[in-house]
Amino acid sequence: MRTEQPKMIYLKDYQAPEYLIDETHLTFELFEDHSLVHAQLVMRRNPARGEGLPPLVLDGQQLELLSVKLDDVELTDADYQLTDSHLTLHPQCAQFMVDTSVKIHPETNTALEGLYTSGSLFCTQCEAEGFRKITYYLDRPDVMSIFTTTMIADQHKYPVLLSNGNPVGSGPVEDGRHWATWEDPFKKPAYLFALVAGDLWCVEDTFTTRSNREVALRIYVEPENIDKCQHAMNSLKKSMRWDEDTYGREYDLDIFMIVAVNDFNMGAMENKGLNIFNSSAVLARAETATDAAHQRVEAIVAHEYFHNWSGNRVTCRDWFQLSLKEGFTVFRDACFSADMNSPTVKRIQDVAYLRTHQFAEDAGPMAHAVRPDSFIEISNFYTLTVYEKGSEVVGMLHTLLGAEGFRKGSDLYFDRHDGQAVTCDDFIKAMEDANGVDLTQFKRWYSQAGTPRLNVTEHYDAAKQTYSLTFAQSCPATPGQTEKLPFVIPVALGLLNANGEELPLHLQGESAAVGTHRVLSVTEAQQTFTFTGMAQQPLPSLLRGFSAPVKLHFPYSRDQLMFLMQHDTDGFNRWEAGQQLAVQVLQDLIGQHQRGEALVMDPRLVAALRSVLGNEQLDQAMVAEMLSLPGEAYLAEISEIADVDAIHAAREFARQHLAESLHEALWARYQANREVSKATPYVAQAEHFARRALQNIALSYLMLTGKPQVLAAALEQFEHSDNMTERLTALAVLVNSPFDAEKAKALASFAEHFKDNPLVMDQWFSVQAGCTLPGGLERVKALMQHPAFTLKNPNKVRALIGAFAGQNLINFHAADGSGYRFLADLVIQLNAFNPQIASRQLAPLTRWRKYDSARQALMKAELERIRTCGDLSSDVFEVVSKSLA
Ligand code: B3K
Ligand code: ZN
Repeated sequence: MRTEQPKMIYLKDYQAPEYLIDETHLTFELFEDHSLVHAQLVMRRNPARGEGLPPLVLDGQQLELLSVKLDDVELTDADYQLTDSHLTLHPQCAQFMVDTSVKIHPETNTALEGLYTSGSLFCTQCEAEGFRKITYYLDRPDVMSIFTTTMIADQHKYPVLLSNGNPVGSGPVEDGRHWATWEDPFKKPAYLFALVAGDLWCVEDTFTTRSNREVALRIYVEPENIDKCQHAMNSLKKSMRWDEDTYGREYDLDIFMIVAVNDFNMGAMENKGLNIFNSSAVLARAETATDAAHQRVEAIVAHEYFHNWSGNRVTCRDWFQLSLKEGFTVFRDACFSADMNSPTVKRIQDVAYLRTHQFAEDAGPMAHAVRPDSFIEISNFYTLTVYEKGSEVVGMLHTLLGAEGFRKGSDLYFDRHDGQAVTCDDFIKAMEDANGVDLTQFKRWYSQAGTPRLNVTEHYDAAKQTYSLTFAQSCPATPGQTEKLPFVIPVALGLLNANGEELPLHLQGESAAVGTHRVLSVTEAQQTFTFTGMAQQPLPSLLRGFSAPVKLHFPYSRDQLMFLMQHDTDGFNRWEAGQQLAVQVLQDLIGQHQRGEALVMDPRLVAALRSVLGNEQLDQAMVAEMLSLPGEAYLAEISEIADVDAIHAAREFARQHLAESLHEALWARYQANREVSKATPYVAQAEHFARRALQNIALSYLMLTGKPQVLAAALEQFEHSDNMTERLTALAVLVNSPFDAEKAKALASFAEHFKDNPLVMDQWFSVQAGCTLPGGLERVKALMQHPAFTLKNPNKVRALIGAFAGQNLINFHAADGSGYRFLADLVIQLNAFNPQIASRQLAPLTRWRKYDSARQALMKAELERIRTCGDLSSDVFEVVSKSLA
């Protein structure tokens, strides 16, 4: 906790480091009630900063300094300056050695940053600025060093001692302790340092790189989890092959390790050669993890592995450049997942997520550019904007340059900058140089925050047989940025004739048509494109594959949307047409509810979904996606003022109406799929995900009819499924149903069966936290008393509190403000021991401007209460103060 007001840091103030650290030699003595860290740093003046020897200011927080030497001379108090955050030394020559010894307390480190304990393990999390909680250092990503790490610990409790790089020696010391030393031959910034000590088992495999080097692969877990690693191992091998095939990137060390820990602030961390993972992002087997969890494991394993090049070999100069590695790596993992599964379904899910959550961030008080200009606490900038929008920006480059041009650019980027700490500008420059293009205007995506709006109008000239599309772009003001300049917006499109056939696209001014699908670059505030040879007025299919992260508006009629749902050759846009139709229908219902009218649903949505459901040719996962109505959070995002009650009432009415109207078709598809599921052993592959997805969404609709045979089916699926995907959906539909006795019995038997599996219990908490029946807050409060719940474990907080505040809008936004009060109380508690988690949980309150004035006042009052509660971490301080500004 800090006493002074945290300071804003600006990108424009960046300066190269005064000193460099060529070698870092660390020795850790790990004990139960403290640990000792001895660091020997081989340092020199940075020649890029010129002559002279300014003071050396090392970062360090929560360290007890035991001794400090400069070139082997022990310093006395008079020789250095020490504050809460820095140790200042005064080197006498351009090359020198610094030795420090510090005492730290991993055993009481509840912030889970730096060196900490998770259960009986020691582990680390250093990104972004956690290394300074381990030893005095230049804790910034542009200081890259060769690391050697020795660990000494009790042999019995910590038989496995791991760090980055390759193992170079180990052996016993006195008192039942032992040591191990690891050397990492690649220079790296301190944020990629890792250490693990514990009683771990591992599954082992090997991977032969395309240049024929054999790499040992190990996944370390606590012994009870050894049977849940195979899926992660398969995912790792697929990732390694894919990165060779797609980017020409090989792994570089002799060993690659993943360690699963239970207490982790986020998904995983790409430490060089020693990835540390939240156990939820590693462990997966049919009985305990859903299909979604399997896909998440595959994606996160790939993401962290891909960082070995996009992040580690080429790293960030400073933290403002975070999206350089994160946006690019999310783009890489998204393409990988698309290749491993269904590309269209992956795109649909990513876009739905982006539009619901990132667009909301872009419209809120924490809105920032993909490359922010300033921050108070960098931990607050691991955001949807940096990650997901950052990935969209890289994706737009891919669209504009084409796969080949993009690959030329990435090859040049990796080759040119291997071993360097660079900027987003360097990435773009490599793309420019490799392709001979000018991306100056494109770079506005990195510097301007906010979601652009793209209004499209059409004009058909029957006499001239021309069809024009006029694009008008604008971008709303965001904090600190009132005026925005036009973006480069790639618009992928096709034009359909009345039979649903694609027309050749001949732009006026061009000599001939160029295919039937193309990408237009919209670069001006207003710009018209005219197509010739249009004998009839076509119907445009715009922004195919969601080719840019914008809010597109085109005045489609409902009949046109139904036509696109049937005929568009772009799978993503078929889904998109269905979503837009559903949005229009739901907005009607919302209006009716607000006016106190009886709700009447447009039969066209029912007809459209009936035809989707009856289409046996369609990928079942697509059918499932098309049957899913836009979520309440998305409906809130696109509302000027979100009326939570009306949104909930409208969506529930629509679901009920669809369930009743489509009952027979849903039942038929449910039964057919359930029969196949019963007869098929669990496989984590796209077509099986698809079958279960359709089966499960059908069941959740059917349950709304309350029919006895559906209850029986849900109970059968709950009791007899061999996998968590089916069992958990059955549990969820029971929990949201009026069948109280069956619900209670199912919840109890589930908890009894899985009480020793924390990740499964997280799902049990989440299902209940998401239950939209009245009384949500009371249920959540009661669950907080459950023996399996603890606020100290981030997964538990996310499973219960995060799911309640983020997904259960009707209960969280209760008109009496009880949900807000509850969340604020929790944030205040969490702030005291885990600031990163506290600050993340705060997000729903920051969106206060979206709600009616009574709710706004209640939400603001809670933010104000947090702001003045005293002892705020910089994490929570930044979010609260920006939200109230
Ligand atoms: N790079 C880490 C995130 C670290 C977050 C630190 N607060 C995981 C990832 O994006 O791969
Ligand atoms: Zn990442």
